[in-house]
Order: sequence, then C-alpha cells, then structure tokens
Amino acid sequence: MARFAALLGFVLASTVLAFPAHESLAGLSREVLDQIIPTLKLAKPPPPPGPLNDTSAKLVNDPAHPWLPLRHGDIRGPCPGLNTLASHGYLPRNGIATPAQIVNAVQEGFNMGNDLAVFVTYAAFLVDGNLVTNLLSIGSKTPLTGPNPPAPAIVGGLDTHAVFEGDASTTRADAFFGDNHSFNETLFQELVSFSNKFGAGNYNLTVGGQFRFQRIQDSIATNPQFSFISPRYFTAYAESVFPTIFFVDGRVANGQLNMDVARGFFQNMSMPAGFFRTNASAGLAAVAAGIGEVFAAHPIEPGANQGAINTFTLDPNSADFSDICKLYTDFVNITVKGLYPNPTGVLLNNLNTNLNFLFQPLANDGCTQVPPFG
Ligand code: HEM
Ligand SMILES: *[C@@H]1O[C@H](CO)[C@@H](O)[C@H](O)[C@H]1NC(C)=O
Ligand SMILES: *[C@@H]1O[C@H](CO)[C@@H](O)[C@H](O)[C@H]1NC(C)=O
Ligand SMILES: *[C@@H]1O[C@H](CO)[C@@H](O)[C@H](O)[C@H]1NC(C)=O
Ligand SMILES: *[C@@H]1O[C@H](CO)[C@@H](O)[C@H](O)[C@H]1NC(C)=O
Ligand SMILES: *[C@@H]1O[C@H](CO)[C@@H](O)[C@H](O)[C@H]1NC(C)=O
Ligand SMILES: *[C@@H]1O[C@H](CO)[C@@H](O)[C@H](O)[C@H]1NC(C)=O
Ligand SMILES: CC(=O)N[C@H]1CO[C@H](CO)[C@@H](O)[C@@H]1O
Repeated sequence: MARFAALLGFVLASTVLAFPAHESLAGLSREVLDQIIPTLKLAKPPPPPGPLNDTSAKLVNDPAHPWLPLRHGDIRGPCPGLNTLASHGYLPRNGIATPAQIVNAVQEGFNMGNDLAVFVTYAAFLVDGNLVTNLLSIGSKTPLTGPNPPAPAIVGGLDTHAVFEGDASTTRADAFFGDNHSFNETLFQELVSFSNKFGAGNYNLTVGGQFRFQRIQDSIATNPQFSFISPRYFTAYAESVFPTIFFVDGRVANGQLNMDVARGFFQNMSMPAGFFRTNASAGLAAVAAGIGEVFAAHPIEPGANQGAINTFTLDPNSADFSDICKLYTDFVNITVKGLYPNPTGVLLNNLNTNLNFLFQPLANDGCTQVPPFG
C-alpha cells in the first residue's frame, strides 16, 4: 500500500512537472488542477481578430510561406487545413498555436470568413486547448512522424476523440480502429473512385454528397461504437464542403478539386505551386449552402450504433440542421460543461472569456447566449 501510494505520488509529480503548456486541462480533478495550474504560464486571452480587410484572391504559396518538411517534434493532426497552414508557416511550424493565430491563419491563408473562423476555432479551443496558457495543439501531444519515430503518440489536442474530432471522416479512419488522425490511403482511394464516378475525376459537392453517405454507411456497418451526433454531426458535413471551397485555386473557384491537388493537402500538407486562396471570404453562410447540397443527396439525421454494428438508431436529443442555436447551446451546456464541471479561479475566468468569444459570431443569428457557469 505504501509502495502504491509512493508510486501514485511519483506519477502525479511527474505528470505535474511534465504537464505540457498546450495540453487540455479538461476532465482533470480539482486536486490535479491545483497542482498543475500554478506551474503554467498564465496568458490573458486577447479578443479574436476581426475580418480581413482585403478578401480578394491572392498568391498564398508565396516565398514568405514555403512548404517545409516536418522537423522532429513538429505536431500535425486530423485537419488537413491546419496541417497545411503549419507546414507553410502561416501557423507556428511546431503545430502549437493560440486561437488568434489560428483565426488569422485560416483567414489569411484560405480566406475563411471571420464568423466561421471564430466559431470553429473557439469551439475547438474550448474542448481541446489549454485555457490557462491560451495554447492549442493541432494534433496529439507527441509528434506523429519524424526522422526517429517517437514513442507512440499520446492522444491530445485536436486528436481527442468525440469532442471535436469524430467518426466517418473523409480520409481518416474512426478512432475505434486505432488511428483517428493519420491520412489513410485506403480511404483516399475510395475518394478517388467516387470522384471518378460522380465528379469526372474531380471532388465536388455532388461527390461530397455521395461520399459523405458512403462514409456513414461504412461506419454503421463496421464500427460498433459509431457515433454521429452533434457536434460531430455538423463538422462531418462541413468537412465535406471545405475542400470544394478552400482547396480550389481562387482564380478558378469553380468547386471542382483536382485529386492530385487534394492529395497534396490531405496527405502532404502542401499547397500546389503558385496556389491562390479563394476569391472572397467564405464563412458560415457559404458553408451552410454547401452543407445543404451534401445533406440533400442522402439526408441522414443524427444517431449512433448501439454497441454493435448495423444498429444505427436516431438520437432525437441531438442538435440537427433544423436548429443551429441548439448546436451552440448543447455544445456549451453539455460538452464544455461536461469537461469542466466545477471550474474556479483563472480557469473559470478564461472559460467565460472564451465562451463569450465563441458566441460573438452567432449574436446576430437570433441565438441566445447561455452561461453554463452562471
Ligand atoms: C478554423 C479552425 C479549424 C479547426 C479548429 C479545424 C479542426 C478540424 C478537426 C478537429 C478535424 C477532424 C475532424 C474529423 O474528421 O474527425 C478537421 C477536419 C477537416 N478540416 Fe479542419 N479545422 C479548421 C479549419 C479548417 C480549414 C481552414 C480547412 C480548409 C482549408 C479545413 C479542412 C478540413 C477538412 C477537409 C477536414 C476533413 C478531413 C478528413 O476527414 O479527411 N479545416 N478540422
Ligand atoms: C484592417 O484595417 C483596419 C483599419 O485600417 C486596421 O486597424 C486593421 O488592423 C486591419 N486588419 C487587418 C487584419 O489587417
Ligand atoms: C484505413 O481505413 C480503413 C477503413 O476504415 C481501415 O480498415 C484501415 O485499418 C485503416 N488503415 C490504417 C493504416 O489505419
Ligand atoms: C460535379 O462533377 C460532375 C461531373 O463533371 C457534374 O456533373 C456535377 O454537376 C458536378 N457537381 C457540382 C456541384 O459541381
Ligand atoms: C475575384 O472576383 C472579382 C469580382 O468578381 C474579380 O473582379 C476578380 O478578377 C477576381 N479575382 C481573381 C484572381 O480571379
Ligand atoms: C510535398 O510537397 C512539397 C512541396 O510542394 C514537395 O517538395 C514534396 O516533394 C511533396 N512530397 C510528396 C511526398 O509529395
Ligand atoms: C444552460 O445551463 C444554464 C446553467 O446551468 C441554465 O441556466 C440554462 O437554462 C441552460 N440553458 C439551456 C438552453 O439548456
Ligand atoms: C479514442 C481513440 O481511439 N483515439 C485514438 C486516436 O489515435 C491515436 C493514435 O493512433 C490512438 O492512440 C488513440 O487511441
């Protein structure tokens, strides 16, 4: 027993000493938080950046933002957009960033609209970031690749399953199969074959509608733990739209994505030579229009398998496209509150500050702000 207590003390002490500044504090007990927080460098969260002044198409794979291969220790994760921005230096190349850096990078590099950039970034930051240091890792704690393969990645940052990352991804396998964030060649080949069949060789919203359905059916048939409820429900549809807007050169902007260019983004985290970002910012309204097309091809309501394959059951409690405010309300009141049941002090302050930032883009959409912490 004494040995066990000593061991526990050691584990706790080394956890605390080694606690990475970019790792989320979600789900930690009060006792552990009280030990970790004093070791962290407190940062006051600055307000989110505003929209771009110049939203025209322009060269973004420019000499100031060259693609560079990963260095040992650089972190990448499940999002090809953020991975690419890091590999071109729009984000810190080590893959650890503040929310403001992410908003600036997605706006500058891809012309994502300010409302969407702020909403997605702060949603991800609240569940996967460190609210005390104001840092978020775009992947797991330890590097995925490098000259000397590191110890197995410890899950963290955007790789964390079921709060933001989720099932039925386009080119990433479900967490149930073990690796939820790496590029998966089998899935990419399926995407290529769907693009050949429905897009004359390109990925577009028509292909997106068919492939989204295929990925859902595949997970229903193979993943007993398949979950497709809010917030994953919304991000899955949005991610089917993003490539048609953000990965297509802004001088063309016709929604048709060449598959070599697609592989560059999804696998190699690289923009093609001479790449121009899209012409005019694309925010919540543009992506919602695309989601409408993808959803209409095969309308699937939120639900989950019940611990066995082929047991997909609708979940009437999940937010869906009929009520966007419920996406926000449940995210705040259920997801964030679930991760931080009883925050105090600086953690509580920064949670509330970031919750205010999250709500900003919705303030004009008729949604009411909810204060989960009173
Ligand atoms: C604004 C901040 C952003 C955050 C926090 C974010 C986060 C994420 C996360 C966590 C995933 C994994 C979800 C999953 O499949 O399980 C993801 C997927 C994805 N993201 Fe992002 N993302 C952001 C911006 C972007 C941008 C600007 C683009 C495009 C330029 C993009 C394109 C995609 C695509 C295409 C996927 C699907 C990948 C796949 O399933 O193969 N994201 N993102
Ligand atoms: C946009 O212009 C305003 C006024 O000139 C300036 O204060 C702001 O910093 C600019 N924003 C960006 C993102 O450059
Ligand atoms: C790639 O995805 C397929 C289909 O989900 C899965 O069977 C396979 O195990 C994955 N491969 C790797 C290397 O994760
Ligand atoms: C996708 O490509 C196919 C083949 O060119 C075309 O018939 C379809 O209209 C395209 N869909 C969109 C939304 O561009
Ligand atoms: C972007 O759109 C504007 C307005 O439609 C047009 O004048 C301009 O030529 C476009 N830019 C590029 C690079 O295609
Ligand atoms: C990845 O992209 C970079 C920059 O375009 C290129 O130099 C490199 O050869 C690419 N790697 C692969 C495996 O395609
Ligand atoms: C959200 O949670 C707060 C605090 O627990 C509660 O007062 C409020 O009624 C909840 N709102 C909704 C819409 O569930
Ligand atoms: C929840 C879960 O299964 N997450 C997985 C995500 O991918 C990493 C790296 O392969 C696994 O270690 C995790 O178990």
